[in-house]
Amino acid sequence: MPRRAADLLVDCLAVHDVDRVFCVPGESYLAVLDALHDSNAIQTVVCRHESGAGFMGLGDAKVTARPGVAFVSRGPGATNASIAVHVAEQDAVPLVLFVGQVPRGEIGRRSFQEVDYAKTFADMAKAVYLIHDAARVPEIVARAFVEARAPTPGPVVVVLPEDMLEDSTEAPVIEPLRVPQAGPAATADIDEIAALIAKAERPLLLAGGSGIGTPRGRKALLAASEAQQLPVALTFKRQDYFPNTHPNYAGHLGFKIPKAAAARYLESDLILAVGTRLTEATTQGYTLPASPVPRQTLVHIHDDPRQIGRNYSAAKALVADPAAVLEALAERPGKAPAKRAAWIRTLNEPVAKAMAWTPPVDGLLDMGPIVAALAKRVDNDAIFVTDAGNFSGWLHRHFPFSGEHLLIGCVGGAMGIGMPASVAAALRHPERQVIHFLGDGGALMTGSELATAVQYGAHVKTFISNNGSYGTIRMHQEIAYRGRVHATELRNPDFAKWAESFGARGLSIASIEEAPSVVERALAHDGPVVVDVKTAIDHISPFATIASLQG
Ligand SMILES: Cc1ncc(C[n+]2csc(CCOP(=O)(O)OP(=O)(O)O)c2C)c(N)n1
Repeated sequence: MPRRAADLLVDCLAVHDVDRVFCVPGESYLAVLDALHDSNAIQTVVCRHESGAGFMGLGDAKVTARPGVAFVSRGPGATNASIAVHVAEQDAVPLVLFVGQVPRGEIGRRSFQEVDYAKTFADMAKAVYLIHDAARVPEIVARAFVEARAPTPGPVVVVLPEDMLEDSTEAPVIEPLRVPQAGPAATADIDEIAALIAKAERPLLLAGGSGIGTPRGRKALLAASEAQQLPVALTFKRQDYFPNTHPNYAGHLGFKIPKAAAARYLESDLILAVGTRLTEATTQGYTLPASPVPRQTLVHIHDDPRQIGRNYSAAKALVADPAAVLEALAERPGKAPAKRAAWIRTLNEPVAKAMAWTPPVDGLLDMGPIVAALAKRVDNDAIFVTDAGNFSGWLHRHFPFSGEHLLIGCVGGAMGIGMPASVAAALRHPERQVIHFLGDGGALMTGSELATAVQYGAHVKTFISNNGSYGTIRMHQEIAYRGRVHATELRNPDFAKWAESFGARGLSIASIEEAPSVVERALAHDGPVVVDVKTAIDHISPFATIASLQG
């Protein structure tokens, strides 16, 4: 039976297990909205800004490991959503962004709100597909979903001319295509890696985003670390993959870690980089290890051949499923050289010591007491979401991620991801606590998605570090242009009242002493909460004060 392309598109999404889409409506894809109106399989979540819709799709994908889906209108909608496309590429997250387009007969005339998406997204998306012909909707949807997932996940943009969506077609739905997957490594490869580990006095396992964040990957990482006596450092924003209180935990390679910590890692004689792309943040600007030829023996294991050999010459470059390699290593416990235990302690002790939070001697409020209170109170499987900014540093430094917690950060460092990704996570897991750390800068970028949280009952607990500043940039100004503060000061609304005006609960914390009880109240409230944490600007990061930078 012939049917409207828009209806076929929605059916195709349903067979791809899409049960929720995020959107800002637009006249350019009215037919899809009409088709979604009748869908029992797919919930439509209407957002307040296309960056919010894109970031919610991204957040949903980070939680489910399936492609997130967002629909936006042409020109202005698509350009608003572009931040999520960029982040999906940087963070290697599967995202399918559907964009409306002018009617086919008007393409190329610079029509109202027309954009050439192939050009616009060429540097961000893995692919951009324009569907000219209704009969090809199933084929292109199937391709978009598989391409978003593998080999390295990322964004795919699908462009929908509005007149095409109204066409009729007999084309049938196509079942999802098989996602190509790297297999396990050959026994000879595992033998070779195991031999390198066995003779290494100071090995370091660097675990990254591909294949390790899943429950299976986390289990394999822990088992391999224990069986092979390997210290584990986690790449940028992947701090939740390994129990942070484990004696083999060697720390999180956050943005610009202290020099002493980097020097410790560089003492290693073998680096096993597993499932990581060895990107700029993790490698501290391609110095950890040194690019292009590391001083250490580098074993680089990834399921995507394009991610190996880009910036590093590896002694062994292996294309394989990272979790399967870790499982294979876990099955053959090695006997480590005598000096290994001391090496593991050398890496672990400073991290473990820095993890404990003690009240600062100056008594000023920062995010430390919030993290300390949360560490005592949150569930073992709580989901943490961080926007981009220095405020997240206290969570990274002081919160002992259990290995079951989920951390949704932004490898691409984009502000604005926090509120939308939190909403998506809370909708996906209403039974889990969703704790969201945000700055006062990021709060007014996409904080309006608090309205979406209230509208759909997403019980996010947001803690805003309200230091009256784009603090991270202020820190850089103090380092590069001491005292010349410009364009970083902010005058904020009363965030507690702001939250209440949306229908959320608004709370505030003005002193260290108040932190435990307010955190308790925030967690106990049955609904979205915003806590205005009146942090002191002098505590510019968990490692420095402004006074120390100026001194
Ligand atoms: C979308 C976007 N714009 C600008 C930046 C540059 N940037 C990085 S951190 C930061 C300041 C963040 O301020 P805030 O949210 O108040 O957190 P704080 O740094 O004070 O902890 C800015 C502007 C960015 N990363 N993303």
